[in-house]
Amino acid sequence: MIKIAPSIICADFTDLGREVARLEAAGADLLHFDVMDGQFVPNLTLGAGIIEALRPLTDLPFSTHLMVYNPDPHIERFVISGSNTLTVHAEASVHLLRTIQLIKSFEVQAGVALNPGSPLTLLEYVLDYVDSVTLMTVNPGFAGQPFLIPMLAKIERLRTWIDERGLSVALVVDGGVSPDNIVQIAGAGADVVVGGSSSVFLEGKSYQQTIGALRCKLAQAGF
Ligand code: S6P
Ligand code: MG
Repeated sequence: MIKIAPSIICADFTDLGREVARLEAAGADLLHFDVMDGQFVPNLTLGAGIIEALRPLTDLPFSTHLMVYNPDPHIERFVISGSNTLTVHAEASVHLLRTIQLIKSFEVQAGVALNPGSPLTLLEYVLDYVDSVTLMTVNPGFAGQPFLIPMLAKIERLRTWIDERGLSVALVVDGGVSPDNIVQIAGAGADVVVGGSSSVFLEGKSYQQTIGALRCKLAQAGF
């Protein structure tokens, strides 16, 4: 079963507590928090305080995507916030394996993310140490961008690589997921899709409707 992770930066910021309750009631599997530093990506979003404030409201796993240069000094704070998974970018950490080991030392799950333009080979020596890999299928920084089609082949290659190594690393796809491409993304080998402005958060539709429509597409295609 493919998991659907709504991206909280696409939710109504004036009503975040109820948004979390609505997403949970609609069947979200986990929640995705995009933390941007204005340096690694050209945008600023939310910090650990918002994650911590929402933590008591749900038992859903919280997955925090740190689009932050040199994330190490911030890791403990995001663990304290209640994040269950911390994902750092391969491009943002000089000593990537040290960062991954730091995350694991707090007994939370460690993920590594790759920008669309970065080769899979950046993962070669860290794949055995992580719980998930997030393949960016848009250039990170903003929701609402179109899915980059050539990333389908990258998803397929990583799926093969994970399976050949016999690993249980979750393959997460983040960016531009929509009802029109979710079946292709699933077919390429995704385990988790992040849902944003083209899939979960559609004007005039409830999350029951939007998440339901994604699940329906997947079920019809045998996923
Ligand atoms: C992008 C960020 C993503 C977006 C997500 C949802 O920098 O990492 O998680 O929030 O892509 O937005 P959309 O509209 O692309 O589905
Ligand atoms: Mg993200």
